[in-house]
Amino acid sequence: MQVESKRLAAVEAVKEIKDGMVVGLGTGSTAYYAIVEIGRRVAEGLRIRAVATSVQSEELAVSLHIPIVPFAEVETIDVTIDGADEADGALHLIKGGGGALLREKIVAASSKRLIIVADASKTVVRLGRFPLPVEVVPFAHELTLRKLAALGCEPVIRQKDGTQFRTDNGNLIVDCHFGAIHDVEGLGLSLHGIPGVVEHGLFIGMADKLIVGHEDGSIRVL
Ligand code: ABF
Repeated sequence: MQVESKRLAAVEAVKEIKDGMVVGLGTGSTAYYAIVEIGRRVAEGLRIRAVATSVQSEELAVSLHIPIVPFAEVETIDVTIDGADEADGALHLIKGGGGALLREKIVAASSKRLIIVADASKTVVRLGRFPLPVEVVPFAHELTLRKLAALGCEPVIRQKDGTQFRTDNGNLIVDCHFGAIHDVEGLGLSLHGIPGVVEHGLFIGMADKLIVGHEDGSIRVL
């Protein structure tokens, strides 16, 4: 079962957390299992401080008595455990399916180590089957969408409950259907060149380790 694969990968990643660490808490259904496991270890006496990548993850952590500190209070994060929507063999990622890519990237960029946890369905030869989430400011977003389309994708504004989805930062998410992405670095630079784009879901060269849980109960580490 996919659920068990996610839990396996998450529990394996949490083994890397030691007393005294500052830990980044990811977002999504796989990161959920990591937070639950961290909560279990905190109840057993593990002493850590944590920074969350979303309101949802922060609420879960607080409910499990994981000490949350404001991001501004920490210099660096020792390790962040987060999920992904796609990961290739070079550990380049697409993230943002959960809508938290901006905070996830800020936390990842401040982390000494980023461990990605996933089930086997997330590994791909080439990124792009999953539409690339791009966080866009609401102001003049129609113009931004046209510029995104000019990069060769079909941009779709994400909806939730019949209205435009808003991120924890009050922005829109535009899901960009590129198909296979052949030049991840080039695309990342082009996206950053569009003024209305706040951040994109390509995590290039940021992950240090990918832990993949399989349905047969095995784990593969890249
Ligand atoms: C976050 O949650 C995201 O960056 C990614 O979009 C998503 C993965 O979710 P799940 O683990 O539920 O598939 O990590």
